[in-house]
Amino acid sequence: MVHVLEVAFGMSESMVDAGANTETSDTGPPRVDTVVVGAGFAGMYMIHRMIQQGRSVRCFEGGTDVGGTWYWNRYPGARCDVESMEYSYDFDEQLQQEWEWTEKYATQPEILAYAQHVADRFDLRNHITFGTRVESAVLDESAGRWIVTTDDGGTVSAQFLVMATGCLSSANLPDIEGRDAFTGELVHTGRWPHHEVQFEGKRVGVVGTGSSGIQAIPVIARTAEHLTVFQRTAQFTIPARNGPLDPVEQQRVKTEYAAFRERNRQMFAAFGSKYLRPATDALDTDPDEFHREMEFLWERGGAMFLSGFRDFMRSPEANHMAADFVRGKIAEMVDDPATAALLTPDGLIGCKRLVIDTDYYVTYNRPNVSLVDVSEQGTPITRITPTGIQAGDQHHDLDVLVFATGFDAMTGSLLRVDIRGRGGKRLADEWQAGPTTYLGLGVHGFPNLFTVAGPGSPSVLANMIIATEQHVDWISDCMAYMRDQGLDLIEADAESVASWVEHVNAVADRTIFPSCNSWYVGANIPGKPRVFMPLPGFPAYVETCNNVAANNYEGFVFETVTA
Ligand code: N01
Repeated sequence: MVHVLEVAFGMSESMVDAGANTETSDTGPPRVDTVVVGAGFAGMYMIHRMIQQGRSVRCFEGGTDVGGTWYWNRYPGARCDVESMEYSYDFDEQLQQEWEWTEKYATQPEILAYAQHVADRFDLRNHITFGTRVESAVLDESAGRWIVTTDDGGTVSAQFLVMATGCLSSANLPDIEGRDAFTGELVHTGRWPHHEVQFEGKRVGVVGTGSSGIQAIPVIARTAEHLTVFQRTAQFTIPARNGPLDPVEQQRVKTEYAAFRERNRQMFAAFGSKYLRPATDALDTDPDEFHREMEFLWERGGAMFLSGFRDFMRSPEANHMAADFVRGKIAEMVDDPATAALLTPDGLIGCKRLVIDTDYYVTYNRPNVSLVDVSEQGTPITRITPTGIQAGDQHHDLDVLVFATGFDAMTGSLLRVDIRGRGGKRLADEWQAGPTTYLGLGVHGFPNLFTVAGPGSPSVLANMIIATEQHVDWISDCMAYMRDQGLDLIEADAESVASWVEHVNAVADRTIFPSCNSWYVGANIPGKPRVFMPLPGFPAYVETCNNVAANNYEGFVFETVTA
């Protein structure tokens, strides 16, 4: 067991550094107060809060560095679609004052550098075991502790288990016949290799046209000899209008950063307050005025496009007006009418996650780019051969194959850990018909397990850093409350979970979100239950969380463990 301790922690000093409550055991696994799974933005801040509370904390991270999604998604063109001044931590005034962003939308390398800076600045690395995945977490009911096992065979016992595993971190690599026999280089955007993937002089194929594909395609097209895009479903995308960040604007925000953050927290998705304008309903707007406003929104670009009219996300009729406007833009931008038609999505806009791009549609005007329709109506991919992709009766010869095929979102990374709660019940079994949580934070039957940005919380429908900070603060405050009150276990009660799931569905049903086949409902993963997972509306959600806490964590049940 002593051996296990060393393997699990890599360095024994980290136990000493980990906090005042660190205990070791000759008879069982080493003990810490809190195990955190994942060292992305959520996990990093969780570690920081645990250090502040003087608790021992151990974080396990599969990657070799911090950053989470920004560590893994290092594909060409990867950048955030929330503006830099907003997509950053706001828990430390000095940190937000000292960090300088260079572009309106930060690139992946810049965001990763920021994550690394935070890890160093707050001395987080000693608490993280890198290159190590958590395989299982089993509740020892009599002791009220989680026994966490990692893929190097190590175990650790923790009072609290915080899953900071990310909503979009379990890559979906479709199981297409012949995939593993491809003799060229095969990569997934969400698991991009650390070496430089060469496109120059190469025939490159990209499968998938979601946010990742749409960012990568224009960049790959610049150097590839030929780029073939395999599109199953066309996506709506809005120009980002990225550019260097004006230092004057950066300074202006910094002079009132706290107030700026507070205004953003009042926004539906916790960002974009600077673009807030009085909005009316599209259905009540004069056609000329509607068109003028749409032109303005298009020229402004970015993720606030659909906030231009209040009814876009509520009324399918209004939404079609926005969708038709963008369809018109595609026809204007793409030279070849047949290609333009293929790139034009049917249906509603923003029902799937709206994509923000730089030069996406015009990339199809390049002579070295072609588009293949692999939908059921076109020529579906039948297999991957050692030298390319077979779609219908045409074989596409390829040297490099890029899968931009997304993620098993929200539940994928949670359920790939074998989590067993009361009575040995597996979380995967409990969630067979879809995830059920209270506030997206707690699960009935799984005491002292917290999910950061879990299903049933705003998570992917909000500025992720801000959403995870709010969760981490709530969890940490709850732990402090338990310590003050002498309580050992917290568990969401079954009724609260049932009514929360009902609430999430009711809120979602007032929007257009649940009506299309998106990853929000798990439609991209064969066999995944169709359940709308995130909760629309950040401010109302925060208010609920605050009220729950103020009412002594109403809806949760506490216990004391007697030794
Ligand atoms: O994944 P996606 P993503 N054969 O699931 C296609 C965030 N993000 O990685 O629509 C052929 O959106 C699939 O087709 P279809 C953001 O929240 C943010 O691009 O299922 N095609 C689709 O075209 C985003 O929404 C940023 O028919 C197949 C594509 O692959 C989320 O991550 C950047 C296929 C997958 O699109 C996920 O984005 C990047 C198959 N077998 C990502 N399987 C920014 O901040 C799947 N597809 C800017």
